[in-house]
Amino acid sequence: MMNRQQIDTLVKKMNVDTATNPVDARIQQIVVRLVGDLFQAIEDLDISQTELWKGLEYFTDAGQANELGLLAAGLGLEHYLDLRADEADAKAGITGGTPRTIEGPLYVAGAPESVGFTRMDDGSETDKIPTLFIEGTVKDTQGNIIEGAKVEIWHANSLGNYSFFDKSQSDFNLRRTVLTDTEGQYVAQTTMPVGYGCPPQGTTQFVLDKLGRHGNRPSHVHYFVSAPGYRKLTTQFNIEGDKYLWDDFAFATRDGLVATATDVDDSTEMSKFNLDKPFKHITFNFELVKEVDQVPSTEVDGRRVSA
Ligand code: MBD
Ligand code: FE
Repeated sequence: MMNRQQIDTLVKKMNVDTATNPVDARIQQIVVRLVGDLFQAIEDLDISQTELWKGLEYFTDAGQANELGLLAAGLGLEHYLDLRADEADAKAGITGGTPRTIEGPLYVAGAPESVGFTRMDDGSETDKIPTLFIEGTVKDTQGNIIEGAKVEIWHANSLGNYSFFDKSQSDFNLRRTVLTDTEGQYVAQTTMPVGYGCPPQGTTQFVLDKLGRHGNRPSHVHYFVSAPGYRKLTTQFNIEGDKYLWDDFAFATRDGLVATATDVDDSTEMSKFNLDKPFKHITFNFELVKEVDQVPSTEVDGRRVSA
């Protein structure tokens, strides 16, 4: 058995003292810490060689399946980062604004852009699932409307699948960017999303099964909301009534991010929306916080798909 000091000495001897070329100090710090923590876990849990190699094979498989982002969501790593960001905001005295929640692994950049109104669905499921109108405003924390705010929206189809990742859907189906109009408003006509479930034979569900956990998310709609001079907001609403609303495998549902879909079946209301069949309606407003110095940016870099 090695104690932590012996572990740290060994890790340093192998990964720090051996450096002969310029060092990235930050990466070195993180690698040394993570390797030390791993050695410590091997000691504490008496992890066998077979278990260790199985673990590495698992990451190979998860990476090849492009499921590491999904795994990060499922193990709560992404939600944990939100909790840390909330704490940093509170410490900096930032209050108000729509709560943040995880981006998830399924955003695609480059969606079609319009002002005020957008139709998000390609019409292929119109007869299969209810139409959904989403309406809302973007305001600052003082209640002033923000015109020209960029509202990026993406969600799943009737099978819980997202275009681009699901090649059976048309390009950018259920993905749009709307700029708020002179009233600070955005309107999106789309179809009711159905909750996501991890691929049952996939690498993420494999681990969830070992943990006795399900891999389901409630019906939800993702957003990036941004405007010059304001902090970028990454969030979602999750829809009331879904059995997974407060049992989300990715922990994204939060107070303030629950939306109620109401039924619109009154003919004068229907005609206001140029529709001749009943539909669902959700109002979801946003409040953006002014950009401030000395606080970590809410802009998160990462390798995102751009189609
Ligand atoms: C999703 O749709 C999602 O939002 C997350 C966080 C993970 C998997 C699928
Ligand atoms: Fe999602």
